[in-house]
Amino acid sequence: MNHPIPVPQSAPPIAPPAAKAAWSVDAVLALFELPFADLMFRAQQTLRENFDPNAIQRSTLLSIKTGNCSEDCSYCSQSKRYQTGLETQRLLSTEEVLAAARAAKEQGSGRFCMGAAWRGPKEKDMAAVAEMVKAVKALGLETCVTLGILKDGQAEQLKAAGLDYYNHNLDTAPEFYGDIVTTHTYQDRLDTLKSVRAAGLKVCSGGIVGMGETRRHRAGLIAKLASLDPPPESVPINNLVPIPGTPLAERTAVDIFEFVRTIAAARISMPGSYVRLSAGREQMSEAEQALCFLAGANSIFYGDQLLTTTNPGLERDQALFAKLSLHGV
Ligand code: SAM
Ligand code: DTB
Ligand code: SF4
Repeated sequence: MNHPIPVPQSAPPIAPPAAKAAWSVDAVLALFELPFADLMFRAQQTLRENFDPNAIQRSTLLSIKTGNCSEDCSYCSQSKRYQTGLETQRLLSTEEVLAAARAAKEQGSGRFCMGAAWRGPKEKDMAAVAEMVKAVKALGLETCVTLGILKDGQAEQLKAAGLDYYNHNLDTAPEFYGDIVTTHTYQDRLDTLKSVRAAGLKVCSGGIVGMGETRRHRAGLIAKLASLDPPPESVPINNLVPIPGTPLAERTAVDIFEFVRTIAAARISMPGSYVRLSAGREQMSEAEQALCFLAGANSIFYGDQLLTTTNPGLERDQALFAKLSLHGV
């Protein structure tokens, strides 16, 4: 005789908002406050309704212009205001970028993300970046760039070059942003996201956990992302990598369960988005990363390097995928 699979007794009490309704901070906070098992159950359910739960999207990062940035983002190794000992690098050539993109493709990555330490691109930079985008796309990879704040017309130029995704993170809740960055505003970030969307590009936008924010701030970040209409296709959740010399060098890491709760809240509030377990993976154990995947993360940065810091290499990721029966896409 077949025994039905038992239905969990503690059914999560929170109904998802009606289609198109914005997620309020309080609604996201209520997710954070669920019993851990209930939250994980909801997150798995949501993942399974929308994705193959064992498939992980893989993106490879390359810093195409490193350091000497005018901005004062307190977490960042690349701001010229902090003594981080970083070796700066002017804009790479298309050939250098292509070599890295070819290697990423060979290693199985599906998307190539090019990051520049700019407040935003100057007009003279745009032609060079457009050429890189065209060349990488011609390899058959999806393309993503993260160049900072865009001026009118620049998102359209990138779209015309064949760009698929633009990454621009909200990073934290609006009311905490001024504690982290003073050289540009939250509204500047929202305006860039709006122009990216209007140009027909896909949006990659997420944030950082562990900058000294409260749980309510974490919920505020997720609520703001989930309320973008439509929400970002890709949502990177970074665990702060403390960089010596930056104002956040000494911040203590958030508890892993709080980080996992943030991933789960992103999964539930943005059911159709890829949620990326992003920076900070190298500092996590395999079991901690597995919890993030169970909480609904279905994307990673793949390859030894993030922008200026390191990432678990291919061998470690392949071993982890094998242990968890995950497959890369
Ligand atoms: N300059 C562009 C900008 O600010 O949008 C693009 C590059 S910036 C380095 C991209 C993102 O990387 C930031 O928005 C932040 O979320 C993340 N990031 C940078 N430094 C980090 C760190 N130390 N730990 C975790 N995430 C970090
Ligand atoms: C994102 O959310 N994380 C990536 C990517 N988008 C550009 C960057 C992580 C950077 C981590 C610190 C570093 O390597 O400098
Ligand atoms: Fe510059 Fe981007 Fe770093 Fe801010 S996060 S200092 S804008 S590179």
